[in-house]
Amino acid sequence: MLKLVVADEVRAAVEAGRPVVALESTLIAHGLPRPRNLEVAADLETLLRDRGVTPATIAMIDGAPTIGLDAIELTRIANTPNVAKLSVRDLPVASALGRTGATTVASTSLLAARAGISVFATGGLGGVHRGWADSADESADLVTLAGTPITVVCAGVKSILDVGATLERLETLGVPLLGWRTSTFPGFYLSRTEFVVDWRVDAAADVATVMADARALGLRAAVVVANPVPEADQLDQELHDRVLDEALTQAARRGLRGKAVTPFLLATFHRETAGASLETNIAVVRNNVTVAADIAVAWSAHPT
Ligand code: PSU
Ligand code: MN
Repeated sequence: MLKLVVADEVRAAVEAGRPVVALESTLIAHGLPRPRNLEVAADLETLLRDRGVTPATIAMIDGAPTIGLDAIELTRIANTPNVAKLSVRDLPVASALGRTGATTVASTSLLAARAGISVFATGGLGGVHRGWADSADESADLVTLAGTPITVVCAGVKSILDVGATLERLETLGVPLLGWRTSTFPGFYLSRTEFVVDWRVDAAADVATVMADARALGLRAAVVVANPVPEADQLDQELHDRVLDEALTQAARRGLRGKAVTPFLLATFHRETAGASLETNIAVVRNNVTVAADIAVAWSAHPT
């Protein structure tokens, strides 16, 4: 029988209502290159601990959905070449077969919520890919967030996607969307997009109240908090647009499909920008983790 393996400190914090933030592992295994990925993974946990928040990095380890990786498990996920990328539909198969793999926004959200964790930080959500009409490529992140009660702090959706179409899907799926101190939807590598966010929040306590009220209404959807990367850390817009064209062309030429598409696009970005997009991606995630920490602290202080 499948059992979640929850690290002792995570279990203790959840039971006591202390702040916990979940972190995903696909970002580590497939979004960032070695050896920076492991450094970043450790750094994100330190950022949380420094704020009095317990980190819970999530992955599948030898068939066990594990909430709160230890240092050895984290190293394994970061360093194993071609470690599996597990979305929600892969979880029961990987667990049944005793496999190890990294979890996406979708599968991390699901496992975190199951473990009683209410706040999760990532880089950028998956969504509707450009050229959807031909590929029908839409990340399972969206449909999973529609049915998983967790607050996800992100820098919007990855700018490799069709951002407008992704926003329409989030609306259809009934996923509340908050702009963190902005009314402009952020663009992952870029601080802004051409799209507006209907609801701006300026305080972590307000996000906690939204979370509580979503529960009171019986909503099952996640709450998405869109937090722009600081302008000083964003990628140059022209470089971004040029490399994006190039990356999309290369992906099409290779005929990439399914879960290989996003890691390929991100890796191409990191290479073609000579590491500039990597620095931005790291700034994005660090920035989201600090906001998630504030929200988790506010949530744990929120009267229930
Ligand atoms: N954010 C990042 N880098 C990443 C991801 C998010 O900064 O690599 C990952 C997340 O795990 C997300 C996944 O769920 O990309 C989306 O993949 P796909 O498009 O195949 O669903
Ligand atoms: Mn896809």
